[in-house]
Formats: sequence, C-alpha cells, structure tokens
Amino acid sequence: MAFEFILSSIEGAVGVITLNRPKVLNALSPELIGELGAALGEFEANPEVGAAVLTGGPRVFAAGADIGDMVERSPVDQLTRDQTGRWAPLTSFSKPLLAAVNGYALGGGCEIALMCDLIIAGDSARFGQPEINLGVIPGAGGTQRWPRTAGKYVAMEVNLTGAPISAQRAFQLGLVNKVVPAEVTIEVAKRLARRIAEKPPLALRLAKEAVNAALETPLQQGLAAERRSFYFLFATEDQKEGMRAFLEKRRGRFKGR
Ligand code: DAK
Repeated sequence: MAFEFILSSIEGAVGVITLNRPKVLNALSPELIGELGAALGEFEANPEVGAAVLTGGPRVFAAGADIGDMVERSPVDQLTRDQTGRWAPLTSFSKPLLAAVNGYALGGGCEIALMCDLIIAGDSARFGQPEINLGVIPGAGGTQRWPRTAGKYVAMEVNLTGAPISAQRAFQLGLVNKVVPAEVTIEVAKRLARRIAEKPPLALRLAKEAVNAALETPLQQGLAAERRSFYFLFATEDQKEGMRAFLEKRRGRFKGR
C-alpha cells in the first residue's frame, strides 16, 4: 500500500513505520493516523512480521495531534470523526510494537509512544503532555497511562505544567527501556525487535496480552488468565518444538502454530 504521511517497510521479520511529516514535526493529522493504522493492519496480517518498530526518524518522534486540524472543531466534530476508531490499531496490534523515540514526543506523540510495548529513547528524547497550554487535556491516554507507569505525582507534573521530561528522567521513572545516543536509537530498536521476532509468535502474543491485562485486572483474575494462556500454549507445536529443542541442545524453529 502506498502512503503519503508515513513510510512503511518490512526488514526481515521486522515491520518498520516512520512518521513522515517533517515540516510540522510529524504532527498527527487524522490522515497520518489512518495510514499508521493501515500499515499496522498489514503487519498484523503478514505472518512474516514478528515485531514492529515505530519511529519518527532521527530528529523528532511527533509533536502531537495537528493543532491546525483541531483548532475550529466542535465537540460534535470530535465525536463523529471516530478518532478513537482511528487510533485503535495501535492498541489492538497483537505483535510486539517498539517505539524508537528521538526528539519531541509530545501530546498525542507521547501517547503513541506510551501505547507501544517497549520504548527505546535517544538522548535527545523529550516526553510530555503540553495539551494544558492549549486549553485542553490529553485525549489518547495521557492522563491514564502516565499515572500507571510513573505514578500520580509525575503524572500530575507533566499534565498540569505541560513541561516535557528528558530521556534520562523517563528512564529513571521506568517509562523507557533504554536511553542510547540519538544516532543509534532506530538501529537499537530494530535490533531488539529482531531478537524478539525470533521468539515463538503465539507465546509472544499471549505474553503481551497478559502483561497488558495486569494493568487492568485484580491480581487473582490476572493470574487465572495467565494460567489459562500458559495451559493453552501446550496445545501449540511451538511449545513442543521449544522444549524439545532445549533438550536436544539446539535452537528452536518456530512456526506460530
Ligand atoms: N500541530 C501542527 N503543527 C505543528 C505542531 C502540531 N502539534 N507542532 C509543531 N508544528 C509545526 C509548527 O507550527 C511549525 O510550522 P511552521 O511555522 O514552520 O509552518 C513547525 O511545526 C516547526 O515547529 P516550531 O517552529 O514550533 O519548532 P520549535 O522547535 O520551535 O518547537 C515544539 C518545537 C514541539 C516545542 C513546538 O512546535 C510545539 O510546542 N508544538 C506543539 C506541541 C503540542 O502542543 N502538542 C500537543 C497537541 S494536542 C485524541 C487523540 C490525540 C489527541 C487528542 C485526542 N483522541 C483519540 C480523542 C492529541 C492531542 C494533542 O496532541
């Protein structure tokens, strides 16, 4: 599929999406978000893709939703444009999704990073929710995912002041997995994605689902769901292959079955 506002490619077992509106710091127009969803849909359907990397390129991740597109909108416009549906592929994507963040990840840009499963940050990365400066609040999870990750007080700070935090501070807060020199952010994320993509796909999928469920369910319910998925995986060829390969001292060859 040809895209106008993103670049999408498949490198081995890794799908790579680069947001591509550099003149407006990758501002997230509805069209861009639509293309992002479509590209993720292609990766979802392609069994060759084991994991995906989402980046904004070397300079900026995304400076948020397109303010020019939003300024004159009414509440009814907002409701009827099905924004939520447009953003949904980011959270329903079943394969591991890694964000490679350089420069600003602000507003919706930060929310996209927080929807990913792992975040590799360049030392230039800045994470923030500046919506307060525009007279609004985050609309894609900024008030909800920050407290779940960084705790109430940091969440209050970023949401009430609008000031971004550095990559290093984000790392200390557990918001990013790794901080690396900005020149290598994307390569480091791809390398990690390649390693993850070698794992058995069904186990990856259920592991991702289980970790995400932990944020939304009481412990006993989460443990029960984890157990069910654990038992289920014994119905897969990959479980037999993985355990046999271990015993035979060789690498497993996984098929996603
Ligand atoms: N939208 C449109 N254009 C933007 C933009 C944005 N978010 N951010 C930057 N640009 C444009 C600038 O207007 C400028 O365009 P020209 O003047 O060159 O034509 C160009 O990008 C370069 O920006 P600057 O000249 O401002 O560059 P600086 O380096 O000086 O500053 C900055 C960089 C990132 C600090 C600054 O651009 C900035 O503050 N940008 C706005 C950041 C912001 O407020 N973001 C939050 C937007 S609100 C929802 C889903 C999502 C959302 C809501 C609901 N649903 C599913 C319901 C999300 C909302 C938001 O993200």
